[in-house]
Amino acid sequence: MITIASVDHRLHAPKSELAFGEFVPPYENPRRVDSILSRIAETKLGPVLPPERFGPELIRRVHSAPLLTFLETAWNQWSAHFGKDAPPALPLSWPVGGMRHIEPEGIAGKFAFFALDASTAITPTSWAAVRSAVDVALTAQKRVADGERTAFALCRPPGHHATADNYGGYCFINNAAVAAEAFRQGGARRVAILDVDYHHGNGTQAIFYRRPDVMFVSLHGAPETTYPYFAGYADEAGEGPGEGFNANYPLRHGTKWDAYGAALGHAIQRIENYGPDALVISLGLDTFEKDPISYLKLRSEDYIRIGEAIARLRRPTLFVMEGGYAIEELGLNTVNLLQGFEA
Ligand code: Q9C
Ligand code: ZN
Repeated sequence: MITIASVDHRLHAPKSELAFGEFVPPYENPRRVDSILSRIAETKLGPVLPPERFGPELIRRVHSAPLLTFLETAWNQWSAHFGKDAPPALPLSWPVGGMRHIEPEGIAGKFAFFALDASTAITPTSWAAVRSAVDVALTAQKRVADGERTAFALCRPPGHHATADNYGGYCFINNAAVAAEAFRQGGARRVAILDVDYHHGNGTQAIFYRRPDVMFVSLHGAPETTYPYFAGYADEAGEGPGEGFNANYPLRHGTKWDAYGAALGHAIQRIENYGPDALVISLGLDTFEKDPISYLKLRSEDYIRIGEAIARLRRPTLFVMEGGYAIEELGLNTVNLLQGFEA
């Protein structure tokens, strides 16, 4: 299997993350990619190639102009107010229910308007890393669209929490959604996105919620107890023309392979019935038993079975990296899944 990866992911590396009431070293950090690349080399999974550069057209089909302008200019506006040595930029308030959703003029207000949480810092070079992750996704997508059975987009930062209008959950641009849109523009009539990250892919779901041409299917920690809390319930089925093309499988804390595998079987059957021309996997490995911020209990060998189950769909398949924070085993678990797919 070919992997696409960019060295520019290192440009996004905030010094700290606000988590559980204090600043801690970021869970989402460049060592995640190192772990995966070293396992790819060790197992001779296949070549690792750099991305081509893509223009902004497909990103603009997925995200609103105000969000893109904000992400590109946020650091410059922040540092104009707080100085070039200012700490990474974070929001401190939010427009909750009953308030006005009007973009403020000042930069602190803009953070409040565009962010969906306070765990996703922006540094001077974050935007360059974010753009490189989109190029990684689109380069891998192009190979699959051009006839390869599969490719692995080793994106960092991840994307599935980013909506058309908001960033957060370590995500800025929704790489998987942009890749799905690229399949559609390239002539695929139906695209299915299967999201196996521990966290619900609220961004991807929202982007395609009213569309029948892109089905979104997700397995994730139940929203009653799990970030992002306000999406991911089983009754979210899509809306309007998209009704029936969204499927959520919320799972309780402590879920092991038995219940996970059963839910995965249902999810895969949904996709089989849909009959997509292309499949995008939002590949998170934070369902692992030792993940430091998650509460599912999958083991390393279970990822081989997830890969095998995905392969049974026999569709052109693009893997797009999302989360996974047990860095020591992240490479092993990721490559197990990809090898299970290829076996
Ligand atoms: N700081 C992805 O896996 N906060 N995003 C969790 C610990 C946000 C996870 C609490 C978790 C986002 C792509
Ligand atoms: Zn996650």
